Amino acid sequence: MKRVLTVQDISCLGKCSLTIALPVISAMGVETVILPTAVLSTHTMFKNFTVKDLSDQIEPIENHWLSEDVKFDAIYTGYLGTAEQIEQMKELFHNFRTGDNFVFVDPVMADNGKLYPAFDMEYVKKNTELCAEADIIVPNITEAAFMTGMEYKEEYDEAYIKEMLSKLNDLGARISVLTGVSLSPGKTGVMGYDREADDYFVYQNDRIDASYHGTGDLFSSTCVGAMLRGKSWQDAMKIAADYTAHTIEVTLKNPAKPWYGVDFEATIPELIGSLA
Ligand code: PXL
Repeated sequence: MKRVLTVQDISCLGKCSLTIALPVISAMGVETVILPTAVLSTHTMFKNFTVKDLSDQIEPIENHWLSEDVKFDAIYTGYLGTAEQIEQMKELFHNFRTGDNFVFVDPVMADNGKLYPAFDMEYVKKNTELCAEADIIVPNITEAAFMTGMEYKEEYDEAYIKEMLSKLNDLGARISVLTGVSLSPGKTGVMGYDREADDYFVYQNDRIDASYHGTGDLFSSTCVGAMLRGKSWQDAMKIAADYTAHTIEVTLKNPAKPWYGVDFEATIPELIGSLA
């Protein structure tokens, strides 16, 4: 069985970061080791959330694993709390990289043209540096605009996305994937570029007119799980895009109208089926 280390916060209530990565990747048949960066009462879209930073735990936990000679088939980072924690991640990558594992960075920090409440331009700079250390990065268009210095646009064409991918590629990761890319009316999905193969990949779904918190984490967790189950990055993106879109559709039909996260628990069986 493959083993991934995922480093993100625990939002106790909120269905995002580790409370998505752990159940989803485990259910996909991949051992999921977690390193929590902070404990929050909820994610940061709630008012008055509490935060306990766990930065001082990262090094001792890593040192223990190193002393036990623990190895990972992949390292996946998501929402991190502070610029200092990003520095700690660079060290962690250095400590746990082997010749044949991969580092997957989702530079979670912004959406819809804006940074999340906890972040500033110093954090953007650090996240850009972290992307340079990754094998595969999956920013949304807002995050990519912040990292590349390009203008954020809601209306764009393929040339804009290709320019953004080219600038992301210059940051250093082998595979750069933009999420939330709409290349024709009523569609949304991903477009990626693999430098070694000099190859673009586009996958589009029907756009569902709803946006939920945690869908980026669901997408990334599914990609990581699928890649560790032997899928190519392109097939992993496809599985993740379909699963995320389907889960949004199911959530929309829930009469209780959840607002803070998606009903991924209801759709996990179909995800497992799509891995066959
Ligand atoms: O889904 C990304 C995410 C993860 N963790 C926390 C967040 C967010 C997005 O806002 O607030 C704490």
